Amino acid sequence: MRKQVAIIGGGPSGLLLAKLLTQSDIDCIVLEKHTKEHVLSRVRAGVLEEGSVQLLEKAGVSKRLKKEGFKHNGIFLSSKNASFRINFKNLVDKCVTVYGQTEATADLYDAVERDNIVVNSASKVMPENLIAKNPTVSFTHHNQHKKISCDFVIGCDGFHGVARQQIPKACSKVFERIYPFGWLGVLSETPPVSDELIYANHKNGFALASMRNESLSRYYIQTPIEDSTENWSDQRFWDELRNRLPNKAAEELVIGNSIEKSIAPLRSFVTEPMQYGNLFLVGDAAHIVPPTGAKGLNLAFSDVHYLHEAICGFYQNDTQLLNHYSARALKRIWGAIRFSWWMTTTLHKFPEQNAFDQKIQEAELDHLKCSKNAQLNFSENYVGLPLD
Ligand code: RFL
Ligand code: PHB
Repeated sequence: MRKQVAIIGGGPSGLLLAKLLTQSDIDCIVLEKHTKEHVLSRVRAGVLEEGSVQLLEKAGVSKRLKKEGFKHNGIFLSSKNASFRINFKNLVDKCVTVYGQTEATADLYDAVERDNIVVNSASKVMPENLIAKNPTVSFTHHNQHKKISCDFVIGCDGFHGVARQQIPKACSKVFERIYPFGWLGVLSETPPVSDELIYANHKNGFALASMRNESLSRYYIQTPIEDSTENWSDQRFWDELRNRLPNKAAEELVIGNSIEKSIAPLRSFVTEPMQYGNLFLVGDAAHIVPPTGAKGLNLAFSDVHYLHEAICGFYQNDTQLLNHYSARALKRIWGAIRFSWWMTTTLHKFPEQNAFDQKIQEAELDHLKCSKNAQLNFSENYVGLPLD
């Protein structure tokens, strides 16, 4: 089989890239290891930057997002059980859209399925000859061994995928920070406690109140890294969440049964460069941010934007953008890594944290509460750094 582009991974980044390439008349295929149902069962991100919404619009998959997504003009931050609001609409004239990653991925799946370019349940996916002019990707589907010859292999296969592993250690550099805690996330069919997200710093640890729609809430609390969901009955979770939220929200919290409960570890990770020969990495395959800044999916989408432009340039005999893909994407990635690290460091309780460290966090949040300059800085990062 011959394709111009072989994309490994049918998560949000792989599907968006496939849709944009197809629109540009570039012949591509997506190899996804799991079934569509499995991909759509993963509860993940909830906050889209304006740039991400515009990309989904460009791909022609924003109809439902426009109808069902919620535009948020601000967020609340809380310290010592009292909260203050940052109005990013007023400060930087931008907003974010609350629309679940699951929904965005479902919309993308519907669109690419019409183009017939996704192979689900592809196993033993293996990219080869990556520095040759025509790399290949072999895989097994319905017990048949298959091989694709292509111009480019794109690794959109997430942090645990196979693409990054093909880059020899001597050809890349890894930057990493593993945080000593995780997030316990709960999805519940209850009305959200607040119209806008609340990020809470509390002496027991971080908490986040988010949502999917008027009757579906998404909450997180910081837990020890070695903790397990078995230790967290719904009642224990609600009690601890109530403890950490600002007082007014705690009083208004509506509780119910959880419909999903999981613990995610937190890390910052970047591999450089995001290219090896004709292999290009996109999204979580190349970088991870802790979810505190709501940046992971948005970064994956901005990588897609840069790579789509670069591949189109290549087929119009201009290789400049392709040669600069990694450097261009990494500039924005490091901006988001810095912001996500700052949010994580300011809002979480670290195991070795003493009273001094707690006071510094409180002073940091107080500065943010009182300084318009600090709020401006926060806002331009939270709504998303520009796509150059
Ligand atoms: P994905 O979503 O991991 O998709 C990769 C796909 O590749 C497939 N795959 C393979 N396919 C073939 N062969 C192989 N060998 C393969 N190995 C893997 C997988 O099955 C999968 O379908 O990566 P992608 O597309 O780069 O997307 C990245 C985002 O999913 C991720 O960054 C975000 O979810 C991060 N994130 C958030 N990002 C935001 O922008 N805003 C948020 O509000 C936000 N909240 C979050 C988050 C991530 C979280 N967790 C679970 C870590 C909240 C949480 C709790
Ligand atoms: C979510 O709704 O899942 C969510 C929102 C904001 C974050 C992380 C996750 O920073």
